[in-house]
Amino acid sequence: MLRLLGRRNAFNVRKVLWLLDELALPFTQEDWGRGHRPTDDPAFRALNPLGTVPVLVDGDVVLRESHAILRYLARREGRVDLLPADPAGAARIEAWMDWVAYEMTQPMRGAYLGGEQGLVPWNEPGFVALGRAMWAERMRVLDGALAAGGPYLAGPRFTLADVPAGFIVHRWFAMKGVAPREELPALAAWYALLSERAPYRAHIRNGLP
Ligand SMILES: N[C@@H](CCC(=O)N[C@@H](CS)C(=O)NCC(=O)O)C(=O)O
Repeated sequence: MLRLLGRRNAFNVRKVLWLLDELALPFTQEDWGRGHRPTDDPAFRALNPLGTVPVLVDGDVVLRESHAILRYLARREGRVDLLPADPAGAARIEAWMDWVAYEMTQPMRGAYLGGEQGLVPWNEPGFVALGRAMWAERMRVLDGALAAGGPYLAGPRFTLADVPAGFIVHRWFAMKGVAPREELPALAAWYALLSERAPYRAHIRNGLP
């Protein structure tokens, strides 16, 4: 049985929960992290010395980093529809996953951690404003890509490209501090399309930002 360690309300854990349900895989889940069991516990550090969630345990395989876990699960299940086996096809999907990991970090800190949650040190007004502006610009990038080749982010089918970015678009629409939002029709249509998926509604568009 797969074992997922990480609180259910964490951004990086929710992406993995979403995919586990897409794959209909049985798993157990444990609430580690902020507000729950602390990840500086030696039992947790033995699995992930970095102390971050999620961690996935699959027998002898112990994994950290949410996007590495997403790729592992898709490959483990042979789901080449989600992550193609050929290098070029995979790279087109992974480019969007890496884009979220790199390009969304500063906007998430400024607009969400600082602007929505008021967390120090991200709540400095200039940093919040910059984060919101950067997030808006990233949404225009997604809208342009979807308008050019949707309805999913990597083309006609749902793939792993939709998972990290699909969370970002949910949070964009859920944040109170960014209203009013620019109208981005292709982005809104993609959000509606993802919302038709039960695992997305269970773990991403589930009442939490
Ligand atoms: N790059 C890592 C980031 C992991 C990360 O920062 N996770 C956050 C939750 S979203 C965390 O561990 N926070 C500390 C805590 O919850 O105690 C990944 O994608 O898994």
